[in-house]
Amino acid sequence: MDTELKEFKVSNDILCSPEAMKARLMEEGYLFFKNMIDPGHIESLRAEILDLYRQNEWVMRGTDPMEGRVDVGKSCAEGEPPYLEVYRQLYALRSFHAIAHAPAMMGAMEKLINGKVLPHPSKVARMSFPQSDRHTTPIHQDFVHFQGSFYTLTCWTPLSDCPVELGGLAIHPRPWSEEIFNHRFSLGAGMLKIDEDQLQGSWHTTNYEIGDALIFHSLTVHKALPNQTDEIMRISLDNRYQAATDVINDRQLQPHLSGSGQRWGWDEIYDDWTPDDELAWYWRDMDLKVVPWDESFSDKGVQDAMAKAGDGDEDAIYSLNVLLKANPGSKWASRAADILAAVG
Ligand SMILES: O=C(O)CCC(=O)C(=O)O
Ligand SMILES: [Fe+2]
Repeated sequence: MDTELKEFKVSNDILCSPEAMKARLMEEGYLFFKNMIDPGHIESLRAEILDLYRQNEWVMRGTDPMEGRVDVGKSCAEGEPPYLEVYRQLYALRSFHAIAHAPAMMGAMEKLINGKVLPHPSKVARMSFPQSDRHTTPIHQDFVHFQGSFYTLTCWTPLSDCPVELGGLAIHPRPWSEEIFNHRFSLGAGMLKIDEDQLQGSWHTTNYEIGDALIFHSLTVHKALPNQTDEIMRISLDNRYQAATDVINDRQLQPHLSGSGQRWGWDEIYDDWTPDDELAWYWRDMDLKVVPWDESFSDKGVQDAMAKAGDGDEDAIYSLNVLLKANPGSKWASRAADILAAVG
């Protein structure tokens, strides 16, 4: 694997040609657009999120919350209770949901997706603390997490400028192939990783600027880069889109991470929204082809983690502890508890 990071190809010049956009997506696995999303919209959502950080005392003492400096003592990762608590509050922000439906985003997706475009109800925000390399999102394909149709498109966008050291997304470009790589247990969002030695070629990324958007499909191989700043949180969104006529996994109709312990549902999220808000329950009257969640990928990850934890692997022990706390009723709970008791 080439360790040098290469620069993304910019696709703004082909925005006028849906055929050229689709062809490039098939060939490279991604499309990168400069200045696609209204920076004003992003700034205002960012301000709301940073205000939540202030309320939850995540902001570094003595700094203006709007600088995005966080107290690394508060560092936590996806799945842990303090993370889920702030995430639950973030998830109720209407502007967090609205940005996925903005005309620029929908316009790009309409060029790439045939027929009516369905933005997934399950929107995602990532909050990546500085100096927590071990929790960096590992190499993966989204299909193992989001399932449904292979032609589900993600739009990843940072909520600020995101230079390489802040840990943006990197892509391993390759032509369309329906190969799903073997994924094993890992720390980091999703908890499943592809081993780097299964890949050849190089990683592509960029110094993102506010408003930039990266689009890729659910077989694209990608990862995050570590947040190497001293004190800046990397905040980003990943929103997903598909043809309304394609199959969709039932979890994509639920709030992201709502199954992880502190369960929250749409009623709670919409509590402060105006009644009949057009962004609430917008998919409810659509005739969707909903398919159940296939547990085989995540099961394999948990089994892998249990084997590793039994051998004393610290990352696996940490993950089983998080899993147990978040999902004490999970089918793995009693075996995980036994393993943790045995390794002390
Ligand atoms: O932002 C991250 O760390 C992970 C994002 C990701 O994997 C995705 O957008 O599919
Ligand atoms: Fe992903």
